Amino acid sequence: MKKRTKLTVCAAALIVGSLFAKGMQSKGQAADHRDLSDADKVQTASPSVTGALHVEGTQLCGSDGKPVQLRGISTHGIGWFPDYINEECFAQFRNEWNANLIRLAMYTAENAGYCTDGDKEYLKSLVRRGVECATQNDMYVIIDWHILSDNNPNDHVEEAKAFFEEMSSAYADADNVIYEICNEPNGSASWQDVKDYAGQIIPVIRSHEKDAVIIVGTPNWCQFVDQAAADPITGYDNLMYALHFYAATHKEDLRARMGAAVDAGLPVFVSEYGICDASGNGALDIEQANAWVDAMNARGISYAMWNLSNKDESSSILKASCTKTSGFETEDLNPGGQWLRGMLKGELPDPEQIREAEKEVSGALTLMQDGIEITAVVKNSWEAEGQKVYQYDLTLKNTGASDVEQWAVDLTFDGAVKLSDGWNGDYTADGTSLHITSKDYNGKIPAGGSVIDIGFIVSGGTISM
Ligand code: IDC
Repeated sequence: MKKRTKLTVCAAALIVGSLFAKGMQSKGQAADHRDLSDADKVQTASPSVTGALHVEGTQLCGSDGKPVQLRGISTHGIGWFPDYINEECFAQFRNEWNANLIRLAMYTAENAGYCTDGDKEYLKSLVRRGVECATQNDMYVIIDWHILSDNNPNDHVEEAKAFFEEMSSAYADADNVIYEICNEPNGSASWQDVKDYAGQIIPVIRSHEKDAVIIVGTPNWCQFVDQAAADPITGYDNLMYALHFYAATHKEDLRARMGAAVDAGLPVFVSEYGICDASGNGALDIEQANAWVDAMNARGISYAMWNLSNKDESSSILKASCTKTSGFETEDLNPGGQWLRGMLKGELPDPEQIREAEKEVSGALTLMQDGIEITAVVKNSWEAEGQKVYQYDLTLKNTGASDVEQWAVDLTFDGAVKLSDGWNGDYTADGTSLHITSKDYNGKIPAGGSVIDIGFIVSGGTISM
């Protein structure tokens, strides 16, 4: 235990040094939100060191009143991926990845959800196991009432009351448990609806737990923090408000809204974010992800990334082929998992490096022709008339110093290629070659720019290098 704490402190001191150097160059406001002399504590928080948390102004603080920042990972739905709730798994995030936070997402309505057709006792036993594993590993832990398709938290307010009654009485003496009372109000659920709901749940928790931090979701999938800032919940201490983002969908606008809400005095907690698009899938946007991390660090905001699972989607930190439930190595990690590990360890990963990892996972090929970098991905494949058919997607990037006015590429296949469809280009198949030239609307590629969505369907073979 002692040894681990020491190691963590050293690693984090380095991290904070570099993050702060960066944050201070680009943004002047860090000092408004936390005391820089406490920098070496900010990300080294753990229950044994920083104790019970509370909120001062907009900042999450430890028991000694100094700022802390929690950074970690959210599980996927615990009912669907229960096996990752084990001590060794959490230990790796704590000790090797430098995470001090785990969020336990318990869906309330989706597929075997707690309030629909799920086994309540089983789901609660998973939450308890999760809290125990986090506690054993000296981590903070969020119990997340994960509403989603049940878009208004009032739909299941009675079940929520009973659930939080049970959890807050069980953990009344714990310093490390945080309550997130409604993941993402959405659809027509208004801020007033959320306030009405919170007004019933918070007193239940407070009757057992006078101080624990409580995170309240905000409307529109936790994007309308401005509404909470304009009309915050009064009468209780230690409330925080959730902002959620998915970096390939939510960019500068939402970051500005986050900053404005904090400036207006709202304590913000990013209890869930992704670095892909809001569907939980699709390409990662590492530039945006890194910009979000800079913005959150500059303001001492805490955050947990979606998600700890091997589900076949890009928000999962593990590859679909990984069947381990602990002891993850680089080859087990999806590009998003590699990014998360690097980020938590203090180095914002280089976008190019993560793009390479994405290509590897998707089986993408890259070739150069006349200064144009061609990336070819098999989007889909199927059998037709006893032959394998492939749908390819190409991206062309002009790596040269001058603009390209019209492009032409030649692809070589490992068999005689038969074209059945093609778009955003003119195609000629000849033996094992496929020749593609630009359309009038997509011929120009500025220096450094790209043309995307060139697609075709072929049989007879695959592209060979
Ligand atoms: C997604 C999961 C996906 C699942 C879906 C519905 O990644 O596997 O099928 O939920 O249950 C959220 C939600 C979170 C979503 C995630 C990605 O909080 O539950 O997970 N997301 O869509 N808000 C914005 C994005």
